[in-house]
Amino acid sequence: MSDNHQDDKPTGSGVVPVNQGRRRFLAGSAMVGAAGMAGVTGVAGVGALTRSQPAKAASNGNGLSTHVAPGELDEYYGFWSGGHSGEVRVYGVPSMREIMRIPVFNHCSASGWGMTNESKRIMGDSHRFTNGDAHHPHISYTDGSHDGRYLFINDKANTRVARIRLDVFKTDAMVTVPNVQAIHGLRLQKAPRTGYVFANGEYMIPQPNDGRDINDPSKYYTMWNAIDADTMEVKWQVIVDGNLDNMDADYAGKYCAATCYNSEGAVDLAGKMRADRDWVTVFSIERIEQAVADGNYTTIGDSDVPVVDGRKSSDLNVTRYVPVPKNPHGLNTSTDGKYFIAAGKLSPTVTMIEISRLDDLFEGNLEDERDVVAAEPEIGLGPLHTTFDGRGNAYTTVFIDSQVVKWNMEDAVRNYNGEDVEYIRQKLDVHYQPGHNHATLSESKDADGKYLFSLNKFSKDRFLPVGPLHPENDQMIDISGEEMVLLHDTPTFAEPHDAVIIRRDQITTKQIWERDDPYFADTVAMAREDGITLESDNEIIRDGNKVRVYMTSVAPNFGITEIPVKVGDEVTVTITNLDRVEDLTHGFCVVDHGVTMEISPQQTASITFTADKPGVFWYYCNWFCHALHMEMVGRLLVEPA
Ligand code: CUK
Ligand code: CUA
Ligand code: CA
Repeated sequence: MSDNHQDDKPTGSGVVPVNQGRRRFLAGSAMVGAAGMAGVTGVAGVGALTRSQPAKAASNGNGLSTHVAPGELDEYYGFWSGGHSGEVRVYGVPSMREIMRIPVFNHCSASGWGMTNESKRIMGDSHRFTNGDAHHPHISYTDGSHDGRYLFINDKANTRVARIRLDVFKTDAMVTVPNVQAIHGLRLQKAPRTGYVFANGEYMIPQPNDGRDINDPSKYYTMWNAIDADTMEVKWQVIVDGNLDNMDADYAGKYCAATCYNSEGAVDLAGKMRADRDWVTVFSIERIEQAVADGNYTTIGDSDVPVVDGRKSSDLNVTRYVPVPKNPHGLNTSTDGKYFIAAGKLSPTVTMIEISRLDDLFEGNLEDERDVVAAEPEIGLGPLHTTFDGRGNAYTTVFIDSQVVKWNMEDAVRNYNGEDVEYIRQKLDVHYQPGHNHATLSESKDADGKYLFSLNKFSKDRFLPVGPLHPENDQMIDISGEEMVLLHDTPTFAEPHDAVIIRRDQITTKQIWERDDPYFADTVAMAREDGITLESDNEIIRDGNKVRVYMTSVAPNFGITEIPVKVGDEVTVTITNLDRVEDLTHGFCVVDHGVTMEISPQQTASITFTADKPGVFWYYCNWFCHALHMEMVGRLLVEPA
């Protein structure tokens, strides 16, 4: 155990009365201010607090190592959210080799995502946005285990949810959620399967947000949203009191719980910290579905999505509000399915809500909503997120203390019930200021307790300096033994908030595309209407000022090397890559036109642009494919109008 464990020994005093919790909060609050100052005024303050432990060698007593020999494959896939880069990144764990990037809410210069017709169809109307803010990646489930079919992720910046196919590692669906702003917390139904994607709207807004009530924040509301995971349509929304931050679902398919840090409904910082307590909002999926089936809903504005009233004033009883210390943040379901664990943020505690007591809570059998609290252990300053090892231990990041704290859940419950037991197992310094953490398979019932990542918001002095903007630092920790051991630092660019890591055997990919893939089915249909057989034809079709170019590619040749058009023509180039060789991707890039796309083996891809200036413009293949790759070119010949 680390030395600082001794300094933070919990009191072991049993049940924590409300007023004591408040005193603890106030102490914590002061520290928030202090740490905030250090973060703003300079590097010295933060470093002095936390810089202590030299990294140990990459292999250690627990026996785990980051080393994966050249040519060997990693044991796990790790999917990292790319934060406000808008993308998802794929790492091999434990080597932390970056294997792939998946563009989602961003536009991608390499693959043409956001520019090709196929990606525009998937992004829909929202493809006009070139930014996103992806926080919470989660992989679909069957019976509480990951089934490796899809990954879903939120976009806080432009209120979207996207789905990624894990057979081809491409985004295949995207939806903008109505009536809310800034999708933040996102989780999947874990059992019996992922039928729903649940999504929190973080900010409260007028309903409808059409210019009314701008100056009356008392009329602002947000909603909890359910999206059909198969169709990616928004099924229903639940209007709530307060806001919604993070969330998780149970392992039975019955309940979800979300943290609310703005029960005050305030629009200023001081106002959001005014109440002594905020709450965790608990949702009964059954009761919401029943309300929708019974027609007990309204619709708002232009949207026809059913909106169920889950506010405290409603008699539908689809929600419950469990008071917790003020301004909570993370919410994680323990992998044994027993607890929703809400991290205190401004309180040094986490609140363990016992899921088996929620039936009674909804039936009205409990005297007080707080009766569902199984324990409220004190962890350290600034608890944000919790992960699990499948052996009864929880690991909570504490932002202000810059530590990952390992604690035992059943010992915390015994302590809360008055027994004099120690529940903190170890506090490990991380570098620096951790947000999420995530252990291998730790959001499924298969948590294997091997590798844990602490996604640290500040890297400060851990890497070669690169100017004022620093990378984040995602640290890998071996949790396979009694003691946590730091293994590896990974610099990451703006800005992973969360990750999900599953075994490599849980994902099955395609090595080349199948010709009937739905990803480009609309383009295939367009070709059929033009009488084109994509697998063989090289033809140019004129239709007024629209020019449709159909060609094949076989390394190192484009099927068409001259495209004659006139200024003002709208040109659609559709390319089918006939190569069947694994890894033989071609590209299509028209110089000086901002036109680029990827065409992988057996894929059809298309892109539309306007020939807006006369002259000769070369197009070339931009994925290195052959010894004569440089020669794989053609000319766009643009005559004056
Ligand atoms: S949030 Cu970023 S550290 Cu969006 Cu899950 Cu907590
Ligand atoms: Cu085809 Cu490079
Ligand atoms: Ca608050």
